[in-house]
Amino acid sequence: MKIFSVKSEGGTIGCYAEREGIVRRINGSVLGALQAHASGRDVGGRAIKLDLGKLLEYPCTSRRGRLTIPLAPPEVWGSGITYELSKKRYSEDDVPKLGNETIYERVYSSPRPELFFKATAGRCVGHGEPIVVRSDSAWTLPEAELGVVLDGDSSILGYTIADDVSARDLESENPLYLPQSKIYRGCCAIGPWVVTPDEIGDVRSLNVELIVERSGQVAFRGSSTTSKMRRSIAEQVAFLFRDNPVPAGSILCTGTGILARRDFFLQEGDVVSITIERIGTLTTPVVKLH
Ligand code: DO4
Ligand code: MG
Repeated sequence: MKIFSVKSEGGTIGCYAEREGIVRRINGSVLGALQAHASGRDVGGRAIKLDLGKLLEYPCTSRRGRLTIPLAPPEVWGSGITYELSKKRYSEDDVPKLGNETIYERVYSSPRPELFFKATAGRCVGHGEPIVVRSDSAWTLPEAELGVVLDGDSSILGYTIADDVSARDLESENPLYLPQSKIYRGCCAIGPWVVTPDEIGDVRSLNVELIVERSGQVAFRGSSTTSKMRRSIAEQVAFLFRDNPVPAGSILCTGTGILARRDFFLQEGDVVSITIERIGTLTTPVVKLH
């Protein structure tokens, strides 16, 4: 089942569920529907006509409204350096070492993962809404990641697509600037919907693709697969919840396996599309703050 939110022109937000081509308008919240589905209850709702293809178009052409962030996550967390490629790219900068390893090489093979606070709902955007390049960053990159929607007891309610947009120049200047490189207005995109685990199957075999379009041309394209993730999702979630209460509806971004080099950076007007197999495509324009 896909669960999502649509914002009408008047600004009201409705929650919907789709299964086998049938769309229902849900009375409660997306989180409530995910929890109902997880406990084997019917999410209910009235069947309606809604063209998902139109909702996904960017710019959106649906007269029903447009997709927005599927749910308002109280907290968004990130896992770092969970792929060989992110270890390599993050280590290419002039970064501090522990012994003869960069800090990123060390964390990649350490038992304890890198986990960082990423965002709150107010800092996140949904499908079709702009992600942001900070005014003080000249090298910001998108990070295409599998997002895990969590219940308060650490169980997994669903999967989504997350963009852990990162001001890479800030972190490469000094790793202690990580919170500023990661957490700011419009730093995270989530969507287009949450897909329940029964529709995903093996979460460790999903193809991931990132495309950045500039003036109608592909400016960057990269792909990976979740099978290259070094740590299981269960391991990441267990560390996140260790002595740390995480509220229901929070999202864990599981790290990126696609990263551009220094000569590529997001610019105003770019359009970023992230596709994850069995989930869909999350498309967001880019704005640069001045
Ligand atoms: O400190 C590095 C963050 C790495 C990250 O966000 C990722 O690997 O996805
Ligand atoms: Mg990341």
